[in-house]
Amino acid sequence: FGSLAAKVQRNPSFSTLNYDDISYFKEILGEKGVIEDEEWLATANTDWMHKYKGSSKLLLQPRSTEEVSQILKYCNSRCLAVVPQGGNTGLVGGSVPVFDEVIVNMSLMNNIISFDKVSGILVCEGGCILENLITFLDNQGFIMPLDLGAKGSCQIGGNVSTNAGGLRLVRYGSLHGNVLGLEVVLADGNVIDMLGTLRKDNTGYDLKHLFIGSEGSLGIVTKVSILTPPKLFSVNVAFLACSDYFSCQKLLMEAKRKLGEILSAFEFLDSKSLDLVLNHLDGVRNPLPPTVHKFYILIETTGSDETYDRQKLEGFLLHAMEAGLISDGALAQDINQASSFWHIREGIPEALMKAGAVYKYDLSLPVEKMYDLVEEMRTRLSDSANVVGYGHLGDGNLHLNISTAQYDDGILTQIEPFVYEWTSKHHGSISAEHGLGLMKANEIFYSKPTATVSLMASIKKMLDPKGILNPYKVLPHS
Ligand code: FAD
Ligand code: 2HG
Ligand code: ZN
Repeated sequence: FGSLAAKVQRNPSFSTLNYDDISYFKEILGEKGVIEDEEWLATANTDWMHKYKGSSKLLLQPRSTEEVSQILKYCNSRCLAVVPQGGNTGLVGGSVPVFDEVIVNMSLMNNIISFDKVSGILVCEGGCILENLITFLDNQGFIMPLDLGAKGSCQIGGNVSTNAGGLRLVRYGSLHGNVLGLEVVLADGNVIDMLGTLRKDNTGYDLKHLFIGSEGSLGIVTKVSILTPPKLFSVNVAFLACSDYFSCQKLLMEAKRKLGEILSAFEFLDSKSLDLVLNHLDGVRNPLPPTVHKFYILIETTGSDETYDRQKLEGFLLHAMEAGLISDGALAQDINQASSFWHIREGIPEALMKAGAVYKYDLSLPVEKMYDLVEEMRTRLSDSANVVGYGHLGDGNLHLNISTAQYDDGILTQIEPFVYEWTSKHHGSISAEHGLGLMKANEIFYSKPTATVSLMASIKKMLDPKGILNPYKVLPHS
């Protein structure tokens, strides 16, 4: 696997599990909450991409904050390392053990605590699956401010801990804006109640932000309070083709200006991404006639007035056609067609998985430069790999994926550090939304100055002096 884990040394100050530890966990969680089953552990030790594998012998399933607190208090006193695990859909090797860390799996903490229909504020436990929250809110006439292809498995605690971006960020902003409060358990078992439900609260440091995007390295998120927007019923989705990247950029500028407040997604994929989906996923078809276009754009609008929104979108599309920005396009005629357009975009990671081995890079870059990297990478790798580019164009976020028959260190050395150096040179970020995990912990300096990384390390030291929470992730480890 590009021999990443091989480069990390197990921290010798961590203890190894013994019989007394298991007995203690059984005492606090009951037999059912202590999992030693080999098959179960094999799944929990392996990440979504089947790229990172740990060798943990124990998975714990707490049912309450109190139980999480007891687990961490004990692990801290025994110096047992821990990996917090949500839906295990993370893409940077952050959600699985590197060695024998104890897995704290959050899936039984899946209760909705309260929902206020006036303010739209939802309070729930960290193990709630995103799609279940979406369904719950749908029945109340609301939506989650974030949506992503992994919604069927990922958990809100995992979303908060990775500061997941996703498909709607262009409209509703990041979790730093939408999360109003958190309850977290620190490494020593202390429960920190920051579970505010207020839009405004300037009483000192807003500490919840430290935990949003901290990838399980500072605490375990047990409860989340989140602001949810009302569900608006007029939704339109268009699947468009552009003949060059410059037109994609112009289309984005025009969409922001002309669609304004109703724009709710602006996603792009290149023709190689579309080919992958068409070749590897069942039941997907190209909504456009089979001419090859270089780029495809998915635009979604969400508003409250069907006639006005449709007119606005159609006017925009007509103008874009006349200006030569789009070479073809289809406007979904019903909800099924709209979801089939979305399926193309959301299905790319799965199609890549089916195609073989994949090297993933999740980059923030200036929009005008972004696709140059994909093309340079194609030139570098020539025929040895299939280089695809897609992502959240509206947020300046490229997903550069390099697909090969199998993992090969020779190819990896062609890609890295080139991709990180290129990103740094263009003042981008080496992780736009997936986090650093194990994959990029040592690459942090490409995106953050030394003094900033030192401050991060000091905060980590203060909150988790023994370093038991998700070791080898986020901060440099060698
Ligand atoms: P996990 O994978 O289990 O964990 C992720 C990290 O969070 C780990 O470091 C883990 O230790 C930590 N963690 C998990 N739960 C907790 C908790 N309760 N407390 C503390 N730490 C915790 N990401 C995006 O940003 N945008 C996308 O559009 C997007 N699309 C995706 C599509 C697919 C098909 C897949 C497979 C992944 C996608 N992702 C995307 C990656 C993304 O990070 C995750 O899907 C999601 O946010 C992780 O949630 P999870 O519950 O699966 O967390
Ligand atoms: C997406 O936007 C996800 O589909 C996954 O963030 C990106 O697989 C990837 O590179
Ligand atoms: Zn993404």
